[in-house]
Amino acid sequence: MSELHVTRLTPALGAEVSGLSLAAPLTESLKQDIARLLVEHQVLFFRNQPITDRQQRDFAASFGKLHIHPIYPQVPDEPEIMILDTHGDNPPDAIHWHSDVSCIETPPLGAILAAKQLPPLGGDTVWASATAAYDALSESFKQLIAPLTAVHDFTHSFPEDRYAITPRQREQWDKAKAANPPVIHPVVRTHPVSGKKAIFVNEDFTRRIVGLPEAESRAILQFLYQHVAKANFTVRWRWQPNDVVFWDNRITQHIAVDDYLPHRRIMHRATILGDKPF
Ligand SMILES: O=C(O)CCC(=O)C(=O)O
Ligand SMILES: [Fe+2]
Repeated sequence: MSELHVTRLTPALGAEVSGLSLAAPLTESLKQDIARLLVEHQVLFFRNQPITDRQQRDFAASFGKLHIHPIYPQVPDEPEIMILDTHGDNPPDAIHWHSDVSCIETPPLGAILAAKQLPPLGGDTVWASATAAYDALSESFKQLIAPLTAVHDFTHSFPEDRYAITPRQREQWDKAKAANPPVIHPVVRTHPVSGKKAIFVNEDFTRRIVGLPEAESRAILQFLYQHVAKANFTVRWRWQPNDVVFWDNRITQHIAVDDYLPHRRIMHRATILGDKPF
């Protein structure tokens, strides 16, 4: 890994990585280095990486099969690249802590986000380590949540009253809903490579804990959501143009800070499918 320069950002997670070009085809050894760094640091930050959509897609595809988002707009001819173009008339909706697309059987192992246009100030993204958050729980609470599973539901994050307004949206939303029925995942998942345990419920997609009365489910979920978001478990990234960020979506959560409106902010994301959580 000699040519790579790695700077850890916070005790909980995150490292800035330089000494490579994400635009070039990945060698097998570089791919393995990046995969290893991702497991170690959970979120990798790359500055000055002016990549095309095709290059972003190819980089992402070397780590797994790509997800095509059922709702968000896509780059023409590159359906695997999702566009987040937010401004005064289209405020962002990634404003709850979440892991991406946890509502499917094999939620993404990671996602790669490239900054295309940034507001003059603001629009940072914050990631939290759900392994650090899990580790900080008491043994009693760990035991309480160990056997629990939770329902993750596409319509919880993409509600009908926001995403099915025009006839075209309605058609797309109905299709997306039919293709994405609710799924059940463990509340605590194990990272398939590191073996670390992580809290795997999130405000966007998790509807309820299976088998608990509604009030108990809500109380545990609310506690876990605010616990994961504690500043100690986070890293906050101030974007510059051509930054690219690669996060491990299995054991982190993130939130996009929506403090820049009415300015415009454009990000492109590639999303890599993962395994069934266990
Ligand atoms: O816009 C951002 O900074 C992040 C948005 C988001 O949640 C995502 O790309 O998955
Ligand atoms: Fe996200």
